[in-house]
Amino acid sequence: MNRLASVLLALTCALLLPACGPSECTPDNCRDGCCTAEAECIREQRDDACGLRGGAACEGCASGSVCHLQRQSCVVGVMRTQVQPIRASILDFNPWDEEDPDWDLDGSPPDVVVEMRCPSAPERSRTETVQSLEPRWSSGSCEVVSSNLLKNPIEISIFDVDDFSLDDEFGTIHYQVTPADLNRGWFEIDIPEAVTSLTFFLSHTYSEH
Ligand SMILES: [Ca+2]
Ligand SMILES: [Ca+2]
Repeated sequence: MNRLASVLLALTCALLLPACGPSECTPDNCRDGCCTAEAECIREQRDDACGLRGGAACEGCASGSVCHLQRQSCVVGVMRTQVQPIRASILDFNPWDEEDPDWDLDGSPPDVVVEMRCPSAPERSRTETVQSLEPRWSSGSCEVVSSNLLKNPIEISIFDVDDFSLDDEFGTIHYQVTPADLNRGWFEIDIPEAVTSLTFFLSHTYSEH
């Protein structure tokens, strides 16, 4: 039976060669990543696969150290990521109110705020209010340990502040940040139907503690 199994395995390997045994990972085919011992090209640097681009060997960072995404090498300490909502595009009418499609009674643009609940952050963060269909913000970020950001989603709410009635909610979603987002330094989402795009910057700091 064992023998039959190994014959079958050998046959499978012969038919599906790339799936068995390592193929090659070289500076040529891994210019934008590092190569693991299994000859996999890793393009999104992370703590368990960290190494110089151009096909250098990836290494796993030891306990107490993290992958420095710019240096592409392990450094002792903790990595933190600041998440900052920077801009959005809002639909120019309220898709849920056919009778009165203006966001505000006087026909002015919505007064847009983003609130976030970030993983293990003590409180919600909130941007300033910006009256525009294309709002931009520079406050209301959160800063969290990057490994937490990869484990738990951010709760993101965006709405039009109204003085004399309930705020107009555009939507609330949970977004899970990925290693690709951390490497890129930003991510963009949409929230159907009112928010056609909402962009966040991710900036990283490294410290001993
Ligand atoms: Ca309103
Ligand atoms: Ca308003």
